[in-house]
Amino acid sequence: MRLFTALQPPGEVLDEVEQAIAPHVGRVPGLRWPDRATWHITLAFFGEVPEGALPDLETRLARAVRRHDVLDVAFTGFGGFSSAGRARVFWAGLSGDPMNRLVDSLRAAGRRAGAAHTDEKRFHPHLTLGRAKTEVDLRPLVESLSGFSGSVWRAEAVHLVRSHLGAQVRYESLAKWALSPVRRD
Ligand code: 2AM
Repeated sequence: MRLFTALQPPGEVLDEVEQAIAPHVGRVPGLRWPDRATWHITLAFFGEVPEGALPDLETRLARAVRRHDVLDVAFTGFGGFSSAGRARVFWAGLSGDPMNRLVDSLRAAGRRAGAAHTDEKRFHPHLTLGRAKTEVDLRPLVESLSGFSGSVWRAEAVHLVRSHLGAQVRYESLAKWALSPVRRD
């Protein structure tokens, strides 16, 4: 099964992003806009994982997530991969608490559980909002959204998600683990 870990931002901050992009949806040649119900922030991508490896993967991920604190982050700025000028992916970026240590732990858990594909690329936290089959120039779109700054939100849990590929990709949350709550005095 095809698996990855992800954050699920709260509806209120997704509303802000949705409102910001609304005037552009369907109006950028070549760009497809996945349904809002599929929006998520990928942390570690594992690719195909044998079903038998799932219990071990879940145990290791649960342990990894517990060791990290909740994260305070905000959507700030939009861009394209691999660049705004030659993009196949249109995204909203995140600022605030860095997620790299959490992602490194999740990737390590995946490797130890025998996940076929644990991404070793540098991690860029992002919410994918659009996809193109061939490279498109998103500089005008990115420029027109440059004033956007979203509210701060707290990422409190990590989801293990299964992708069901098909004409319409579907994501199924298989498990959810809480990040360690920050102690408040
Ligand atoms: P994306 O957010 O940049 O599109 C499910 O497919 C999720 O895993 C997607 O959100 C996608 O990231 C991410 N993903 C898919 N293939 C990947 C790969 N080869 N390496 C890293 N992440 C991948």
